[in-house]
Amino acid sequence: MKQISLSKITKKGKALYLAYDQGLEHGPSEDFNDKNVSPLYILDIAKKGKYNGLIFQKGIAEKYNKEIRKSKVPLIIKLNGKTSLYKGEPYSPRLCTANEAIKLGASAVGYTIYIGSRFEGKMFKEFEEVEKEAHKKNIPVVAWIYPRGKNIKNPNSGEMMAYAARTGLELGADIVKMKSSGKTSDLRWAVKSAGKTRIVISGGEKKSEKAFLSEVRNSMKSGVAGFAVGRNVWQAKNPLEITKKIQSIVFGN
Ligand code: FBP
Repeated sequence: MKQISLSKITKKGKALYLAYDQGLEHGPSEDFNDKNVSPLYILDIAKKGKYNGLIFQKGIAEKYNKEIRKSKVPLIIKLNGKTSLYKGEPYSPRLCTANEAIKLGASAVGYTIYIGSRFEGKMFKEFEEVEKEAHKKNIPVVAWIYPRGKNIKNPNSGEMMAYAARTGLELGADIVKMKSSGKTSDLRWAVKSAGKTRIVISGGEKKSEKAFLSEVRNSMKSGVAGFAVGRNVWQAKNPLEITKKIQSIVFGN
């Protein structure tokens, strides 16, 4: 089997992605303001900031397809999702197939798996279908792997981080997007556990610029490929300014 190329969504093995699936995951009232509620505002940041990928759900990818294609920003379509109104054991159903995403111009596809959930097996099965379809067309698969559910006591422990990373390798993900405890030693073990699968870290809730950049700096020391950031960029007063600062750490300029 041929190795899947990550060249469209990485630069020298490193990556910075702009995540914008929070409209579904958290709802507009929780995360958005008058500006960043518009997908075009986000697309402009991704284009001017030269992001290695912009993460949209299928609906936005369809409705703004002309503008996305014109921007030439690599599109990563998130294939599953859920709202925050759903309170049961976590399950994120697939809403779009890999083939549909590829037709919409996706350079990569993403899928969330909540390991530890009662529905883990269902998500593994859907992920396997996604992976088969995407890899057939040489499209990389990014697995959001979040330990969650009533059996998971400490989702951000070093042990859980390594388990999330390793699950990505075992399932055939090209990149795992995961949360971090912020401890470089925990991340180093997660990177080792992931083997040839690359890791990008989720940005998380908005923090001060100083705190966020220090998190990026510490994480990059562990060998992760980069970050997939949403709120810490598009909730910032000047998203392009913080983008440049993150990039200079991630790409080491
Ligand atoms: P942020 O950088 O805004 O945290 O985005 C990363 C992300 O993984 C999004 O892709 C997703 O919508 C969100 O976090 C999910 O967060 P949670 O499930 O913790 O509410």
